[in-house]
Amino acid sequence: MAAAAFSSSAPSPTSPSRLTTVLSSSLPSLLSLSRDFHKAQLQAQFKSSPRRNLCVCASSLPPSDSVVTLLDYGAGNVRSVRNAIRHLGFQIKDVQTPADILNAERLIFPGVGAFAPAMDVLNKTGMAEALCAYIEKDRPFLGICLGLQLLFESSTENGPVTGLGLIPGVVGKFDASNGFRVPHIGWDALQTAEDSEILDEIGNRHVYFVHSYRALPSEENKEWISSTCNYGDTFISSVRRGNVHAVQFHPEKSGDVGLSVLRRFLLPKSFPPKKPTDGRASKLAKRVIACLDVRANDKGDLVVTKGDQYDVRENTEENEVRNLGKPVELAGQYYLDGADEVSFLNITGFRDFPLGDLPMLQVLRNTSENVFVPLTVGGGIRDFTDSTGKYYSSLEVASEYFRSGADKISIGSDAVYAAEEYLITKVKTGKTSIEQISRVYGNQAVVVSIDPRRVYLSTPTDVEFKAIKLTSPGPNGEEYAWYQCTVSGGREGRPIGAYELAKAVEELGAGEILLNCIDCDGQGKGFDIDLIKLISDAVSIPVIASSGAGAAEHFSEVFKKTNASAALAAGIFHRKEVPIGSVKEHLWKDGIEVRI
Ligand code: 1PR
Repeated sequence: MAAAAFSSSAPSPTSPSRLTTVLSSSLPSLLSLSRDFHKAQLQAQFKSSPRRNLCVCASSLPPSDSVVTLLDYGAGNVRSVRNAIRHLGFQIKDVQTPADILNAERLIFPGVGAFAPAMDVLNKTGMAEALCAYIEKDRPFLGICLGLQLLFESSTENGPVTGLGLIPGVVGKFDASNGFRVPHIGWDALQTAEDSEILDEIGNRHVYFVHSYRALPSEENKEWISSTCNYGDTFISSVRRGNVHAVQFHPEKSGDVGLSVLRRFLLPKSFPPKKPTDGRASKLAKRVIACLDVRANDKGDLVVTKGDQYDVRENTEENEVRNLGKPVELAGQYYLDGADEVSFLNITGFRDFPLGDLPMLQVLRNTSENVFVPLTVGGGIRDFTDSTGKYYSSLEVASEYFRSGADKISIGSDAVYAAEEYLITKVKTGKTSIEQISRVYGNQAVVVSIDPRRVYLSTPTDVEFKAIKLTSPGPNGEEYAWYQCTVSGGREGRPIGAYELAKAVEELGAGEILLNCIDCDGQGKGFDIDLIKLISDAVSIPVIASSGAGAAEHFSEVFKKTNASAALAAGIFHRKEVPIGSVKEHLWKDGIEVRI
């Protein structure tokens, strides 16, 4: 079953994403294509064309206003870009040879992954030269995220690494020492130049960023800059010269406003120059995330469920799994309601092999067709050997989630085991799921989900783990507690605290922490402020506060009293007690920047 799940979704030798194989040559391979043949074919096609001296040949496709050429080299979730393009009524032609770039009517390059492997693929396949030639001819081009960074001279990411060299400047890492969390994840505001054109509908509204590296404005590149963004320092959020555009943010993940950027690129002549906007964005917004705990019920249907301190069964004679709705429908509704992200947690993933869970992969695929904000999926991400003895690495499991539409994956139990070992050995083996996945997809794509439970203490020195003084004493008047990490959906306590775990996983390469609290889960009495303050002060990556939201006021409280970057809730949204819009309005009135 598991193997079938894999082969059914791997690209065939004739599928559009054959370029994937070239990138995957540096990865444990998931794909069974003859990549040497493919590389040789690409190189042969391009060998005789010197850089900067390419001629544009007649396209083999009939010219069509509705075709977009997409350069996908297979390093991440390009499914969202595909979905957004299709949603706007366009067809996609995948680049398979450098000539496809030269023949493109319009080209979108959604760069994903790290700078060095991307340049490696572009150079080895001849795509780098084709891209330079295409852009120098002022052909319609839109680069996204890494697709912007690669246009610069070089990057310090695992480098220095030489880029395409079309724009003067070096891409460097954000500086976390000034108190700004890195990666820069979330919805931020732009300062747009006069003639930004494709950005015309953004105005004062937020767009979604997720990156650790950025290019800075300079005298040499100022003619390219169409917008900047402030995050610690002012960085380049988009460039434009003639028909060539590139954006550091993700239009395909920026809701309606992001779709307007794509639409204006694809249909440049169809819009009036500028539309008034009603936004009020000024800085990075605090995120409101809707979480869907998903599992099969006793009839085998995949349902959204919700626990009460992680117990998801009804308190009735039948003891059924609580059923709060269908995953794809609810996710779609939360997107329309204004959720800044949607998270799926496959809560029985720890005991089932997720790649055997075709419905869950299908949920992701279907959701990503209509939901244009980031999607996170967690549950069961670990190395796995199936009943036939076939081994799958956690990277392979994560890759399947990314291919199915996830933007980030979330690791629970496996992160606990990895952190325990790291704290004992102090050695980064490079083999943990966190390290493997962040190396390939970037640390911004790796969330660690922590499921801690309060352990009350009379004195803080009673344990070897970080203990804190509680704002409200425990049931027997205890003034202190430590937060014990659990695995397997809270079933097993482990010898590691949430504080120690958070610091260890940050060192191992996690890009974000989803901080649950079993004591507060489903209680509706508010977030565990003591815990969230402890962890969000201890790490420099973003922390998502989770568990216990029962009212809009609880979101204000967590953002005012802690350094959480986002707050997640499940029950109040599923039971329709407090709509997402009301939470956002409340936050806005309370002076907290949110995306409205
Ligand atoms: O260990 O890598 O397989 O990941 C399993 C994932 O599933 C973990 O992220 C873990 O948190 C989650 N999980 C496992 N069992 C449960 C359960 O409920 N029985 N759900 C579970 C955890 C917690 C939150 C919840 C918030 C907000 N759910 O995500 O949505 O507490 O709820 P509220 O607003 O209603 O209070 P692995």
